[in-house]
Amino acid sequence: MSDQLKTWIEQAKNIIVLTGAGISAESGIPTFRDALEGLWSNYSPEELATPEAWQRQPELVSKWYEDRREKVLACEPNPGHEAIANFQIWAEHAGKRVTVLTQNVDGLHFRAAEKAGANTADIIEVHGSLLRWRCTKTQKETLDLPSPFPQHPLPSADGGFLRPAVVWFGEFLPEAALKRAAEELSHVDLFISIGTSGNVYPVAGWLFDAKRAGAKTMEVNRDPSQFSSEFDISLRGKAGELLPSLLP
Ligand code: BJW
Repeated sequence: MSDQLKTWIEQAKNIIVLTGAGISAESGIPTFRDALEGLWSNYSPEELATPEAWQRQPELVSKWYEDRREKVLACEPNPGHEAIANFQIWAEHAGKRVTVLTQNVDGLHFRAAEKAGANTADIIEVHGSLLRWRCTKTQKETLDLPSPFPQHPLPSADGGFLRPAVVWFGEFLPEAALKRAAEELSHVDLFISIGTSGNVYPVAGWLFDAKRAGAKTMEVNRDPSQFSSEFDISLRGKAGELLPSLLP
């Protein structure tokens, strides 16, 4: 662990770990802005992840998310997810709290936390989850889905259709997640950002909320992100390789 980070961790009471697609890359899940592979290489994810795409081409959007859901279910958490889950457990014993705010919709932080015995209540999925699907009529969410889907989009039992319970561009983040994030950001002492390009708001602005709260800030990212120069420490590298030795 770097000496500086070690001191910051010792001094912090409330720690936020913010993650993006980069943390799951080493599990085999493509990041959002790296080129899409195979079947989907002709599409831009920014075009598919919108309410307009769902209105125009629900079959295509439903197929894309079903395909991603199947892939995610076949992937495992990697040493980066595991290091964060172990950090949560370590912090709890040390009288500190680590809150994981993740933009990822793959559920891998939950799986790593469950496996390690960390508190899943401190993992907040701010862009929803592609493991849950929501009825367009009643907004009721379900995890219980056929595999494979017999049709696209899937009709719901209530006369609507099932769409992935993720946050598309132009949609509001879940209120409970926003409220929890705001609460944690108001008293954060150490803010660690991992594997996110910093392109998407409101999450990209949270670094500045953390700085306003007086937090020390660190980034771990493969490539420079939008705001690399704003962090107190910005490390280049792969999360799964760096985090196990960076975090206690
Ligand atoms: C590694 C690595 C390894 C690789 N180790 N690192 C203010 C200003 C301007 C615009 C807006 C604004 N406020 C709102 C907006 C509009 C919009 C927005 O932000 N647009 C921008 C493009 C400018 N935001 C919204 O619409 C949000 N809603 C909202 O604000 O509601 C209020 C409102 C409503 C109406 C009008 C106005 C306001 C909603 C945003 C929802 C984002 N949804 C998505 C899709 C989720 C579902 C799905 O997965 O399909 O979320 S978009 C996509 O981007 C996904 C991700 O969570 C998100 C962030 O991406 P992330 O995680 O950073 O991934 P990448 O690929 O970009 O980066 C990966 C990084 O990892 C890279 O840097 C690599 O180097 C690194 N890496 N391997 C470490 N092994």
